[in-house]
Amino acid sequence: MITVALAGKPNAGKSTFYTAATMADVDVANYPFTTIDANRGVTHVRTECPCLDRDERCGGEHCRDGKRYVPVELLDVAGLVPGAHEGKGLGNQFLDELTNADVVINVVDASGATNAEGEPVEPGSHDPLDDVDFIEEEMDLWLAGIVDRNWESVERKSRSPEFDLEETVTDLLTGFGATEPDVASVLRGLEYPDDPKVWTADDREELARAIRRRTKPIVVVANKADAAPDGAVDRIREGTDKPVVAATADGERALRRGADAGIVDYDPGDDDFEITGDLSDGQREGLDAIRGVMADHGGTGVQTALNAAVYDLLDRVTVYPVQDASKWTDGTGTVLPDAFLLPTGSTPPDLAYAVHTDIGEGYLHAVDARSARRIGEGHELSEGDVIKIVSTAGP
Ligand SMILES: Nc1nc2c(ncn2[C@@H]2O[C@H](COP(=O)(O)OP(=O)(O)OP(=O)(O)O)[C@@H](O)[C@H]2O)c(=O)[nH]1
Ligand SMILES: [Mg+2]
Repeated sequence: MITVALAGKPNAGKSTFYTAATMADVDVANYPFTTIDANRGVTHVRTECPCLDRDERCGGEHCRDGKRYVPVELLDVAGLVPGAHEGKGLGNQFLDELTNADVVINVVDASGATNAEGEPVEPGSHDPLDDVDFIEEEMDLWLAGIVDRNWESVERKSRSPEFDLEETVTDLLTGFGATEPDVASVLRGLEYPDDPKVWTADDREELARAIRRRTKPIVVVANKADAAPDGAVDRIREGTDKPVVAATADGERALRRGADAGIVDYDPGDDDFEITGDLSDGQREGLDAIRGVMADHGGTGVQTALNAAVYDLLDRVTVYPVQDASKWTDGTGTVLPDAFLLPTGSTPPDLAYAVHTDIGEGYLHAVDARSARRIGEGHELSEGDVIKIVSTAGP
């Protein structure tokens, strides 16, 4: 499963985002380092279910009236402070947790009411833009430290006649999620000495930064948009080259709880909601305020941020394997039972392997269930494709 990690300074709202997105109960409080041990749970990206092209909606827990929710893993780690890569704050351990992430959501406090350490300050007195860059910097320097500490082994291996820099660096960084194509592409874009023994610390840092950029892309969430001064989100947007999503994690949490309690009609990612139950004046006021923020930003931003991370930064498409190409069901009659988030450019054999190694190895051909036509091995799958794989290993 794809892993999305929430990173950010303390008190930015990471755990609030996490609770809203997973509906798990975790500690949330207005002081730094509330979270110490990482939280790990399941959330979803949202897309249009292919069942919208049929007479009936498929139902089931992952399709609400054609809104399809595809599971991804979400990681909530402790807050990072400047100098974390050297052990400041809660330090390195939490950067290590990011090793498992495919993509990072950097949660910043757009209200400017917490300083670099996450301590409460006068609203608007801290510049949220400061918090955008330092997370990236901490991640880069942390990886540079790992490369530094292991460079000796690269130097040692370089004495062998079979030495291959690409392969050796890949070995060093696979744990970090770097593949050989990643390393090859990064090395092509860098200038460095042939002999690893004469690489400088700067050469290694350049390598680390480029690998980090490629393997841990970042989307910025301008959280607490409900409490942010006018123009704060735009200023963040103008000040960074990263995608920025305005959000109210707190608002999303309130709506999901309200939906659970049956007092609001809201599905994650909707740009508005309806009140369906009896509310106190206080509750109504709270919800009205959330509605105002949603109107300004096209929703609470939580779902938008998750979708941006997976569909835009990781460049995925949702593909639905089925066993029955006319009914779009699996062997038990469930309609559109599974959804896979494959990299753009994936082909039917890639889907087969994603379903199961055996299905991949026994791949014979594939059928596009929409057209009932066979598609070739090299056919590029698109968002929403419903595909029957025929395999010697299949049912
Ligand atoms: N106004 C507003 N407050 C929020 C929002 N999201 C979170 N908060 C508040 O911000 C404070 C910190 O929230 P947490 O979710 O604990 O923050 P964190 O980033 O996990 O903090 P650490 O675990 O300490 O690193 C709490 O008081 C939350 O209620 C939001 O969207 N709007
Ligand atoms: Mg937390």
